[in-house]
Amino acid sequence: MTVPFELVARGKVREVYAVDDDRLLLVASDRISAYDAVLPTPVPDKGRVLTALSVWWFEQLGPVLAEHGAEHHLLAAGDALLAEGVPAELTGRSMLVRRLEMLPVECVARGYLSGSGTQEYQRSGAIVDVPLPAGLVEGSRLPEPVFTPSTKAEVGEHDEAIPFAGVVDAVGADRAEALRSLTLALYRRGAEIAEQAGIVLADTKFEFGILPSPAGAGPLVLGDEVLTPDSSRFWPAITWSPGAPQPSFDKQYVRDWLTTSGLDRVAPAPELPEAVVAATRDRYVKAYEQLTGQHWT
Ligand code: PZK
Repeated sequence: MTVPFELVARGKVREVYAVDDDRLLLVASDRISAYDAVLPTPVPDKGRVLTALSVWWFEQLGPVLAEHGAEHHLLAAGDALLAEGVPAELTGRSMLVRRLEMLPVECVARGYLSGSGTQEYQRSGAIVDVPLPAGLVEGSRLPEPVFTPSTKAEVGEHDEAIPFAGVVDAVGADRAEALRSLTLALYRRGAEIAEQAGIVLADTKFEFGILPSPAGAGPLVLGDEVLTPDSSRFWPAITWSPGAPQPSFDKQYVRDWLTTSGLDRVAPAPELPEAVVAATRDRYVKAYEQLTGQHWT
């Protein structure tokens, strides 16, 4: 699909285009990654489902942002994008957003112990500078959600957890405190909504920016995609059982198939069987329907 705008950034599974000086178009693809590789087989509707979920979450989180004097970057999505020259094939998986000065930190909130958080905890009893109680295991619910920021890694590298002082160095003390407070408030609200829908929101990553301004003291603006399975860990609440890795709500069929085929560590990543693709598409649609209470069309 050719897009009539200049490409300004490209991630593993999505692209960013410049619409004009003030606005960007975020386009989500149907590509899926697993074990750090982008698979050659797309998952039909994944880009549209994740875009619809993000748009829904921006609406849900409006009150939390307002309480903190913050905003979000979403301007328009869906059919409204036709008027901006977005091709009809892309409107369903595109968001028109305000162009921000992005802050150079990943704002991670964790309510459960998992992945790199568990590794750090087993090594030191903490996640960088955030102490945790003894006796936690992979999948444990934390006594309180924690802010565990990371640096934005270069392409092909992994994000690296940093202490709060690293956020202060990067954005200043006042803005660092505001990022921590807002990140935790957004996570708490998101996790509460997800829990009511039978989904554990184990952790998530937010990205914030500020509006370009000469003074440079504008409000924090929530950017990127929000609370999607690509920026978060979603676990089915029904199978949550601390002590072992939890099945992923969306990618478990893909991971299981790659592992049982012995293809989880091979390059290039293999094509997925049709049944695995179909089951995975169903999981994304199910996540959307379960969270929003709306029927996927
Ligand atoms: C922006 N990224 C990350 C990389 C992606 C996304 N509102 C904004 N203003 C300015 N820059 C960005 C945003 C947003 N969101 C975010 N890169 C630029 C990124 C690769 C693919 F979809």
